[in-house]
Amino acid sequence: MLRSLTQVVGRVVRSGLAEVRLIKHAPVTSVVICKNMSSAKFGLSKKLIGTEKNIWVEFGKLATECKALNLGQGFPDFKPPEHVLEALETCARSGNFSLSQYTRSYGHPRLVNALAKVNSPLIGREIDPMTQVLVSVGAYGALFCTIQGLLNPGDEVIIIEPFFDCYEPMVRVAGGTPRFVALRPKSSGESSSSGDFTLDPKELESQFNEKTKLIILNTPNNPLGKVFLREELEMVAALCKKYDVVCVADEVYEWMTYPGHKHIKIASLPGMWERTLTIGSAGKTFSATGWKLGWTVGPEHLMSTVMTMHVNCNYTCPTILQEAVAIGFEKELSRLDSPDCYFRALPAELLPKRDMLAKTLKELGMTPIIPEGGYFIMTDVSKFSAPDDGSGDPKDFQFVRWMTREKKLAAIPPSAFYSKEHKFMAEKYIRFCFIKEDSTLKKAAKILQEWKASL
Ligand code: IK2
Repeated sequence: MLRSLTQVVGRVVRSGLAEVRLIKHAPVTSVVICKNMSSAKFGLSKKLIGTEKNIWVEFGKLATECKALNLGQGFPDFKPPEHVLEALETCARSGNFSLSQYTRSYGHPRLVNALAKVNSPLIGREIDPMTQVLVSVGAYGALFCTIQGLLNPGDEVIIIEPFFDCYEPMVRVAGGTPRFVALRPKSSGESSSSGDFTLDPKELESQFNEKTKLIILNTPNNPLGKVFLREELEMVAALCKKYDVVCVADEVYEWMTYPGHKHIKIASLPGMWERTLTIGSAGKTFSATGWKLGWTVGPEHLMSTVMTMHVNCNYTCPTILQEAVAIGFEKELSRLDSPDCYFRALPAELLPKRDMLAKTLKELGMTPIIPEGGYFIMTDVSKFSAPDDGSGDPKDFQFVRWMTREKKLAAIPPSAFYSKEHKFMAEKYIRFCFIKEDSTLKKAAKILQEWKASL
């Protein structure tokens, strides 16, 4: 029914219930009930007003429509590791009927066991797979259940900028108030490494008060690629303890760090296990973003809130995918010290890609911020220009739209990762994703080189 309705946008059709008119309402197609039902009553829920626009929806669609080379959204253009694909195939063909049925709500036993085994040594304590691990629909689901499960209207949440864009709407929808603190370049000169971006301790502390319930920290950071140093995590930890705040540590790029940089789990710092919820993603870990499995790891007293939200929202996640991811983790656990371990092999594969893209950007006169982790690179594009499209949107939005349409190269505007007040900080940059085949990166380089030559 829905498919047939969306195909006739703008026309009046009859359903079993009422006559309906379909209208185009950016960025999604909405159904407005005309005759028997009032649009005021059935409009977007008030709590969602202001959250309608979404960069992944807009820029994903644009890249597809323009048939652009896609260095936008963060997904690989190559296959997940062979053993993970084989695991899924074996599960599907095994004839084990239970793998096609519901599994335990809080996480398939084999997967929560594997997650506990992987995380215990990293956090420095024995994690109970049954009470301290929850599997959700991607890290998105984990973030949603964490934020919804803990926040009450009026609670404040500190968000470190740049931040993965969904944090802000999730906090607002839960009735919370976000308070933003930006990572700022150490000097006023051109920044060349994500490590040059730091938090001002005084500015950070000034945002804490008795209403502060959570701080959301993303390391390695998307889009900047910063890997927080132990001293920086200790500073955040000290404030969490001083003001009795829980840290939500989004660590979806935990395995993707480059030489000289080590990911440290804030939950492993003294006194932080009790007040940290650590979030991860199978999509990112195993280069299978479409599998949409994520998790939260934390102490029982906090996990019970996240689990309550999960059970009331998704109940459980796909069994067969959880089984395949569990098998994937078991394999990696058996070869953690080997260079073949995917947790080592993937960053080793990404490093030359990062360097190849950075070199191209530098040769073109751009100033890329070299990431210490993750698989995104922000680059200053001030030397290039795109016409004002009259939308009033930040310059990077206009630039990326124009580049996608005219140059057939898709990227992401990084001001989407900043609060309204701080968007200006990112307007001169765009974000490229480099978890792509070398041939894709070479095509991107060619587009940029030809563009530069035409200036
Ligand atoms: N947290 C962070 C920091 C993420 O980057 C993501 C996924 N981002 O990918 C889109 C992009 O930036 O191009 C998530 C959470 C969500 O992860 P999942 O896909 O597991 O829901």
